[in-house]
Amino acid sequence: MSTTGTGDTILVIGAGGQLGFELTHELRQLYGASNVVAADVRLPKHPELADAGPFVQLDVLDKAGLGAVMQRYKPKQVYHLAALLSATAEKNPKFGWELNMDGLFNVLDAAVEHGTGRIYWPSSIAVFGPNTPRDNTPQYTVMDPGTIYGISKQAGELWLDWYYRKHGLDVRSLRYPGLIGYKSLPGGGTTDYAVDIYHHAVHGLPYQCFLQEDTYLPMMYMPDALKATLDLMHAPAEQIKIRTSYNLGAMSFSPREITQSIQQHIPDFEVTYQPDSRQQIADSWPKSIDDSRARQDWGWTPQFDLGAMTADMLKHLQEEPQYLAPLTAEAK
Ligand code: VAH
Repeated sequence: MSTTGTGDTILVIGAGGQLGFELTHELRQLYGASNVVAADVRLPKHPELADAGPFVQLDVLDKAGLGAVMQRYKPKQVYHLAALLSATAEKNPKFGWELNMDGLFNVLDAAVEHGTGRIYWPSSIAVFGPNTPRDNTPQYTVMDPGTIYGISKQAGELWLDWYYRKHGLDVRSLRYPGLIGYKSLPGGGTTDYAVDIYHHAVHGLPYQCFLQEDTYLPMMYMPDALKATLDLMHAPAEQIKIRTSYNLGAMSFSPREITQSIQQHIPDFEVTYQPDSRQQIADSWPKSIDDSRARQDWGWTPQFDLGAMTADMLKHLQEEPQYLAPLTAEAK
């Protein structure tokens, strides 16, 4: 399916990822499927992405290819979500830096050239590091990220602000906590356990967690993440006072607590703990986030706590098996 830029077009780069898939679905509901162009370097894992609306295969590092897509669709908004996440980027640091930074520069420069109205780019709590106050981490504080992902997100935030000041680009960003949803699997982050654990539970399988049971991390259910993203993008420009990226929170929990919340529904569910290299990353991140500026500037309020998320996740995974991960042999 294809469409030409109607002036209402929205481009989602990285539409095949965990957030991108759900955000594309939400945007298509809101703006009409034919007005939301899904772009990803890989062909869709989910047929819906290309069946429900226009899809283009696009490598955001290909400036000419990006320019051609911008020229063809003339999007009024661009959501640039393509990136290597924390654990993956540590295994491939130079490419992680190249994709996360050069990809961002290509999108920002294309937006200036094509006069794009609004640009969304996700940051992360990964911008904080071992010397950042870990409880109720403030909007402005010490930021010494120890991962390439976190370094690229911290640098990217500062570039967003520079493009806002120097080019008047309406760039907007959120420092997401770990995101959990049932429709799409995470892509190589340190918080992926919090999604994998539900799929194991619904399969009736034990889960081996790669973080220690008392590792507290800020987390958010996907409906809240989608609400925050759209609330931010729909807010009048004068309400957006921070052009690096807003702290965003909803809840914090540990592997032990999410296990207990699942066991209230599936009592015989069992979890063992086998920390790996991701434990070090998790130990350098905040335990909880002060998102008072997001609440003050554009009215952020989360809806889901751990209990409500677990009930919703298990219901959907049990009733909609198309979303249930086909666990590989070694995972069983
Ligand atoms: C990651 N899911 O684990 C991402 C996120 C806060 C974590 O940025 O890398």
